[in-house]
Amino acid sequence: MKRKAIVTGITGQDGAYLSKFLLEKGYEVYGVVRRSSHFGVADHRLRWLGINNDINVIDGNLSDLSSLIRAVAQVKPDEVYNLAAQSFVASSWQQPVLTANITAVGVANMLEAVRIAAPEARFYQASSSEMFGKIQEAAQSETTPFYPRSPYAVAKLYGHWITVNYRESFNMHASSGILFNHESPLRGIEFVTRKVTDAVARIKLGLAMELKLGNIDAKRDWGHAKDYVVAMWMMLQQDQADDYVIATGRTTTVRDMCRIAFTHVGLTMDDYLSIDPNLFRPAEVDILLGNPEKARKTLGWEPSTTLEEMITEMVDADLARLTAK
Ligand code: G4F
Repeated sequence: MKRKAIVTGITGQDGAYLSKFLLEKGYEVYGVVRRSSHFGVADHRLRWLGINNDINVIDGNLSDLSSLIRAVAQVKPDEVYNLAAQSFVASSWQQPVLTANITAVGVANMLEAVRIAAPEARFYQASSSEMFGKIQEAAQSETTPFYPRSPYAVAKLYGHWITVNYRESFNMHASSGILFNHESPLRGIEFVTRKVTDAVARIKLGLAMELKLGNIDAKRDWGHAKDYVVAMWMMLQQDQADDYVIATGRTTTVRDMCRIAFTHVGLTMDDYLSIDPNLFRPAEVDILLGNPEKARKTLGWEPSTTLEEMITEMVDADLARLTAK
């Protein structure tokens, strides 16, 4: 019998890479997708990976408990990966209530659906390094206290603790992956790495003249999404559910990440980059640096892609995309 997995957020970057990985492992993959009049546009990442016809799509919404119960009851999954969220930090100040409804309460809904309709299923919650916010330790691990700095991070914190609570209250196999920033050519254009690589490709091709960014002194621990989805799966293969930090252990400024992209195409960053004060956030997470020791020791997980390799892959993909257009 094939193992079955439900993935929420399947049309996002992580959902697409995770689905490809699970399909290669022989799983039947079911994607909970919220109804939209243009799913043909929303599944572009699945098409890019060539797996759009291999996914079973189920209508459902994280804010609608009955739709989730129906989905879980219908599939009877072995594993559930809860990746869906309002995941853009900057938007969470504009839409704090929607962010809370989906990114926080949505997790409780999904956990309830699993508890009611398939309590033996293993559950993965996509937690975030944004929960560390105003950092309380130089390198953040599973035991570092949290200090969220955005409505998004506050919502993620609820999702994290409700997952821990369901594990402890109902003995569910529920794990939380505290993932640091992870990127790829499938990253949404609103996030800084992809905004940079797309702009660098446009400038190189003569389609744009400048790149405007906000706080380029912010530091992030960036890894490759393809590596990080493997860690999600590894967590659910353990006998005991637990929480894990997934990171590279290296932190870099937005400025230096940006320089890597410009240098790759033979351009000088300072000729094109300007600072737009409107892009600064009401409260910033100045620096994130993960300590992935526990994942290394317990899961045997290691990142396999350097920041330089990832950014150059993203620039090349954007050059190819724009050239094809
Ligand atoms: O790429 P970002 O928007 O990612 P951020 O806010 O760190 O959040 C991402 O990673 C989290 C994991 O830690 C996820 F939970 C979350 O869902 C998301 O995937 O911004 C990175 C940094 C920030 O400090 C931001 O202020 O880049 C800075 N930045 C500077 N100029 C910019 C820009 N960010 C964006 N998006 N756009 C800019 O123009």
